[in-house]
Amino acid sequence: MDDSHSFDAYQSEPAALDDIMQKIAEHKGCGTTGGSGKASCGSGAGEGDMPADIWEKVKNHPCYSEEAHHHYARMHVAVAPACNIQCNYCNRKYDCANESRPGVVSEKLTPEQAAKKVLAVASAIPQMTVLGIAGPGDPLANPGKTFRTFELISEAAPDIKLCLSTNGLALPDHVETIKRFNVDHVTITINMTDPDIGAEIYPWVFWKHKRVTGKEAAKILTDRQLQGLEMLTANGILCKVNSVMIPGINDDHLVTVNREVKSRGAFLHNIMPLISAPEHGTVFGLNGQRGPSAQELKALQDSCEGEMNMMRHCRQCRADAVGLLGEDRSAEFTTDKIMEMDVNYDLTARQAYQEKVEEERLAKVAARNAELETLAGENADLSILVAVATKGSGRINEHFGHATEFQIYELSSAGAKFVGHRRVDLYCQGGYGEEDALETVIRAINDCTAVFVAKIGHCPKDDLIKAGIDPVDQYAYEFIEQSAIAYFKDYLAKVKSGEIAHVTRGDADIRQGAFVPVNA
Ligand code: CLF
Ligand code: SF4
Repeated sequence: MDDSHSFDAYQSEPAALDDIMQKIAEHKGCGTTGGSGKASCGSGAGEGDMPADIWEKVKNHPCYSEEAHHHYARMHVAVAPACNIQCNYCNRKYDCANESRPGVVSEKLTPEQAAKKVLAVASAIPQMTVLGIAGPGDPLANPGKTFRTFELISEAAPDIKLCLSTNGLALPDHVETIKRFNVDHVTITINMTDPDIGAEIYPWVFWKHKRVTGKEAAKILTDRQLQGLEMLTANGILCKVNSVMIPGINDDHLVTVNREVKSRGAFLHNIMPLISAPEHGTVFGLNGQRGPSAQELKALQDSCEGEMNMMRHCRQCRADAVGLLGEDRSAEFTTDKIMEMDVNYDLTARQAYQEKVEEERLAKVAARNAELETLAGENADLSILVAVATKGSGRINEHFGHATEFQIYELSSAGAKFVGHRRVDLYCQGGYGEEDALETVIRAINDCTAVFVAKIGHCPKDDLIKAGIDPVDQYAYEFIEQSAIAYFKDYLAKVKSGEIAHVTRGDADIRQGAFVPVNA
């Protein structure tokens, strides 16, 4: 298909970009600085924090709204195998590391197989609201397969939001098609705007039928990415920018990237840690390039948050992921299994289910706000982190031993704020404690004062206490934020009375061993 066009055509539409930036900047709770469109509410913003049309786009998108990610699921279909660039954190044998935890996709699909899979998942998981194409290569290096998949899905399942993630090289050529297929959410991975830095991340790009290397390649890539971003936002398409934080290469520079993408109308910035280990077979993995620690990542995200909305709940998921962020149900929906499934896409039943989800969500927000009022007047200058074992719905509803990740909340007199998550090895395998696994769990939440769980055994409890982490099961099955605020209130009271001393915790690990080929 030939849907290329001149970028200049979009220069006559500055009002559209201004309008979007104004809407984002105007929403309650966000500071604005002149025409720069500063928006600082974070991806945890809810209804009432933004204009109704933007809320409609993000309210049940688990990546664009931190709030939504507790309740709504996404799925990816792996229809796009080819890529037009090379990143030093990617091994072509594995998923796109932009949007996927490195790991083999279990199967590549044709658009027709993908459409069938989407209907099967939509029937089985009524809270699955978003279909994303994110690899395993670059969706826009495979435009025929990508857009045919979107076409089939928008015809068969019109309530599902369409989402696309790209490295951006081919993006300006496809903006019209993206618009035509009502793809409302586009992610561009932008790791640099400086070609000198880009040359350390990208060995080559494939451009105009030839391979271009070095700084020239990085210059082409950054120009195309920023051009594509401007074109999308000028057309009212919500854009998220993903950046991989690579210590010593682009960590300091990402603050500049943040400013550049904000000024071009990006709605959300997602700074993700580099995941790098020799067994990944990537250039960075083999040359010993490390990823950031938990506190290095948080410090960079915090420093950018004053400028624009930051996403902190990304799970760097696979290109064939299915389920809530942080869970992977893809093995339930292999092509073999789908062929045997009784697929019944029932829009009314899906809507009824989602209405129930909304009721639960409103109850959660009301409980949080009521608890927050009891913190009014507190003006403590200390904050703590707590880890939470949850399987979703915004509740503390997972046993310590069954958790494969902990959600991290920062508690202060302003309330409870989601600031990240930590993947861990299962402590409890079949009911038996594994000492090594416990050590890795403790290292992953070492910066936390407490861990909230639905249940926990005596042995891990004792070890957590020895490590200075308070195991808390008194709020089992309650809402996370409401419970966390109540805990913080007690914590402050104990510090004030001298019953406990506030301790500044150390750093924590981001697990690099998340590399689990599903076919292995
Ligand atoms: Fe997929 Fe990406 Fe759409 Fe989400 S993922 S294409 S925006 S539906 Fe989400 Fe996964 Fe992070 Fe991506 S958690 S890797 S940000
Ligand atoms: Fe790999 Fe994605 Fe980079 Fe392509 S854009 S090289 S698939 S990480």
